Amino acid sequence: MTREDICGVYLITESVPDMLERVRIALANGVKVVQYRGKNDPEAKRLPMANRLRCLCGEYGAFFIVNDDPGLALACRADGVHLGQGDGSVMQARQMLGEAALIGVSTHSLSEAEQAQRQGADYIGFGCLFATASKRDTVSASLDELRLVRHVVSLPIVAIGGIHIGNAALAVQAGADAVAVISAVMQADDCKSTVCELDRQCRALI
Ligand code: TZP
Ligand code: MG
Repeated sequence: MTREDICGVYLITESVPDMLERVRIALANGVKVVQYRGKNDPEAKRLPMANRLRCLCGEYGAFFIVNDDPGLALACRADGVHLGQGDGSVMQARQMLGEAALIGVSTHSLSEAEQAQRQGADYIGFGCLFATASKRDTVSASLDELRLVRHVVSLPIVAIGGIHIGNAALAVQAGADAVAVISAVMQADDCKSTVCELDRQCRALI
């Protein structure tokens, strides 16, 4: 797979008891990218969990990305790392993980998106588009800004923030290649049908 395969549903984990089962269901129903976001996981559990997720993604031929932590990405042989604005540079991560690694950067404005592209990111996250309870201190970004970024940035764009089956199409119509979701899948009553519906909406429009 190449960075052009960053499309459709981009699943981000959270520490729910049945997380691995939810990831498996998502992978079996079309998810091509999984990001391990283990903010509340004890340090000792992070590498074993990353390894399990990496294996699971390997079974389904999906990308496995680690949030925030290039060292952990290296240790578990992830496909890449996702960096927030304060998580160090693309160049440093690239030196650590190698040319083939996929490096994503969170962006919240046109200037951050352009900067990420200049610095050699493989894709950008763009948001926070809608209200979310999954992250504190979010910076909001609008669908109009996303449209603008789409015109200027050629990298795959992963929309994020409060995305669910009721609004995913708006993000894709505004130019996103993928929709990143945490709670929509990690807390779904019916994980499978939610993933299928998100995937369908992405495919119908991209
Ligand atoms: N970055 C911006 S918003 C967000 C992150 C990690 C949380 C997205 O979670 P949800 O539950 O899909 O709104
Ligand atoms: Mg971060």
